[in-house]
Amino acid sequence: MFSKRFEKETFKQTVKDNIRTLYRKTIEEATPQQLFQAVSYAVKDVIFDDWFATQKAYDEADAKTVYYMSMEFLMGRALGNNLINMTVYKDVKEALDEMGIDLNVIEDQEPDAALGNGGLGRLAACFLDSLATLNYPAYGCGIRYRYGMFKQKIENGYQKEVPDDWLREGNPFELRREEYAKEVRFGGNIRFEKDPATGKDIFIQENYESVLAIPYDMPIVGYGNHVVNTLRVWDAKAITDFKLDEFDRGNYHKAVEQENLAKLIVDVLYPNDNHYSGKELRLKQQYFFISASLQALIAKYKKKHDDVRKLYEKVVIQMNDTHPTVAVPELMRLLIDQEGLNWEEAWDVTTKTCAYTNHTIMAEALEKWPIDLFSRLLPRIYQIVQEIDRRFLIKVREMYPGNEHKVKKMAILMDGQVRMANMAIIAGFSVNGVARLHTDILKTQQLRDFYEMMPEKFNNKTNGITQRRFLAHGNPLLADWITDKIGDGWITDLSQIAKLKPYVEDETARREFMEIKYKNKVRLAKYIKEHNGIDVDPRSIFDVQVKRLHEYKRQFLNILHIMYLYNQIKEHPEMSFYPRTFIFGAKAAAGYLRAKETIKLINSVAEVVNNDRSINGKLKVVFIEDYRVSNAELIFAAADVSEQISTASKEASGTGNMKFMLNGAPTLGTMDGANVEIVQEVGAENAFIFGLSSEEVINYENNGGYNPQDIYFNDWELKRVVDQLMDGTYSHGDHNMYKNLYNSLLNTQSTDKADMYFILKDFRSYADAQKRVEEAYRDQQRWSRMAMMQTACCGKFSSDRTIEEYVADIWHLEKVEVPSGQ
Ligand code: 26W
Repeated sequence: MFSKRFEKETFKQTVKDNIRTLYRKTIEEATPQQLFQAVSYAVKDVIFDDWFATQKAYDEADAKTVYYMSMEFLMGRALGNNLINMTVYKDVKEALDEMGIDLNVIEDQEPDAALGNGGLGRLAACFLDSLATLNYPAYGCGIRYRYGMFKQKIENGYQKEVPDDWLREGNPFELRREEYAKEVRFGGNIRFEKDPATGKDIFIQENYESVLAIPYDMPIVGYGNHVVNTLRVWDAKAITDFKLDEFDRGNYHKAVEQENLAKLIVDVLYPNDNHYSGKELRLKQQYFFISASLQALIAKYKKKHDDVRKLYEKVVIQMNDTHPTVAVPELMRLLIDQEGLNWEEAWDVTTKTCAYTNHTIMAEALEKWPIDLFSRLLPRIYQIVQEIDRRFLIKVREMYPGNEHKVKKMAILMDGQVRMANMAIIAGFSVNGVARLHTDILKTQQLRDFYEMMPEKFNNKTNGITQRRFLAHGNPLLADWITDKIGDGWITDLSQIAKLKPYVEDETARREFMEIKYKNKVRLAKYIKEHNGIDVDPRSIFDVQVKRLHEYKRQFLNILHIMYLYNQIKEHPEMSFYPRTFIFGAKAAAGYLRAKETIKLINSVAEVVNNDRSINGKLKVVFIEDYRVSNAELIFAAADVSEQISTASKEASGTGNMKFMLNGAPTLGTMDGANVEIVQEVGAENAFIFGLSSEEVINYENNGGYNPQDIYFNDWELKRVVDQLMDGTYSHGDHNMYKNLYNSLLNTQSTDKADMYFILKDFRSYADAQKRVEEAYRDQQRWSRMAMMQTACCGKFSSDRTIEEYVADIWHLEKVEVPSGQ
């Protein structure tokens, strides 16, 4: 029904039939959720045809495939995106309209597939979209968490975490593939024997526990090219299952217990972003999905090829941060213990197959597993890690004789820990950062020793985002307008969006552009009214900071500045002030105290400011509950100002910054991460930059920090704001509510350095930049130029560009054309 031309009547009939066969109802009787299921099943049928055609085409081409290994895939909703990429969104919308069904309402029935925390997980999702769109054979490999990222409720201003039961109604876009199940073993001990025939050592794992990994495949639809790639996520079940013999032996309880233990592995996504916690279950998750994925990819390779020594010719494995790094010793194990390769052969294959992406320089994010835990859970893997380490250190000592300092810094095993990043760098043939500045910092600071020893491995791949979800789907008004002006080539080639540049000098075009922004602001205002009960004025400046809550991202700086503005407006009611709506959205890791306190502070300031009639609605503060991919699409489309205010050097790249830019919101930010490259593309005159540079921050850090008291006691307006954290202004008189935040700035009680994230240091510079934003916005002609320039200059930031760079420099894949499966 979607083959060459969309057949509307067939589609409508299919939806009706689905409602009848699934629910024994008519369209009129069906609930929105049932309609969502019925529509999705109709769409799924078409996708599945293309899916099998794609796999057949790949098979025939015997094409090299990238396996993108990631603990996180933050996919969001599938239905709307699939329709966009099948290029039938409007047709389906029209068909449903005729049936009295609103596609938007149907889309809202779908829960987000939130199998990720934030940047790293969403990047993986954008990459899958680009890989499929660019005709590259690719698998995403991950975990089918029973519960994804928690749902956030705000109660009395505090975050409350609610389990995300995303599979409750069933997932129409997944395919269970029991026939590809794999066994994964944990614990026990290793016995070794000499093979009498060959004299080789054989390693036998005994007394282990095993778990069965069952793959679920989710289709990844490319844009307008019939390609459907696969995201393979693994579920766990006990290997004994409910076998009758167990049952008969009266072991029913044991069987249930084993089933529960197995299920526990995939129970929940760890909601930590940028913070390592060292939990055994997390290491189990890592090994579980890696072992299953590697077994599957080797089996697939061997169907067509008999020499596993050449695996790297057909397979490349990209490790999304260190979380999947156990792939290195696991691949070694499979090649040696199962495939019979010797160490040198296995090492040759592994080091030609595995590549590593680093996503953070935050020290607390580094994965360092205690050796006792690691060796107990993965005894054979541990032996292999020891041998990798031993051989590597011989090389280090050869290159740097007598320099034990180098050994200490670069070893995998040190101080009772397994350092995963070191293993990834030593075994990977490529090590990349995610923005130019980030890669430079890796080379010159964090990973300097490795860079000096093996410079050829290091490369940069500046992140990108998919314009299909974040413009074509998220901002249909702007998407249509752009297509009207320059054609629809931008959908698969974002560099073409530069063709908008001449329109920046066209007053009518600018007015149209701003009218679209206004409509999107009305749409968001409606969402805010429905979800928060707050009235916001779409004519005010929508100043937005949405991202995970983390101290280095400095939501605290933003809210302190709002407190400062509020004081000013109260004190000088006559002062001219352009109305502003400050919008926040952020989840805090459940155990992250200061982050949670920041959420409470934002909500408390909102309560005071929003209810103060004396300021005539000049200032509004909104905290959007449960920020996630689906509401992000609405938020980016409606933003005027993009807050990207991390402490310079700390944000590896950022990708939200690119989504704002795509939707025409100038950046108010530090010279950090990809902001640097955004400013380069759009021009410094079209951005609001402030704060310490990364060099300055790193310099302070290397010299023991700075003294925030010097600022606190010399800037009375700022001092007043800081004191308001303690004087009850925003806590109904409670003097303790924000004491952790207060202490983090001035270090009266805290164990960390005072103001580690340079909030007081950057405050004045930030406030100045905010003033410049206001001035610029007052001049609507100037602002509209600036806003349009963002969209016109964002061509570089498509994940399509990023993927082409990965392919050219790291993966070396070839495009495969796929005929329609219909
Ligand atoms: C082990 C705990 C843990 C969990 C997640 C450590 C580290 C992470 C991620 C690496 C955090 C993350 O999402 N990093 C973000 O990656 C994005 C994609 O490259 C970047 O744009 C962000 O700047 C970076 O913070």
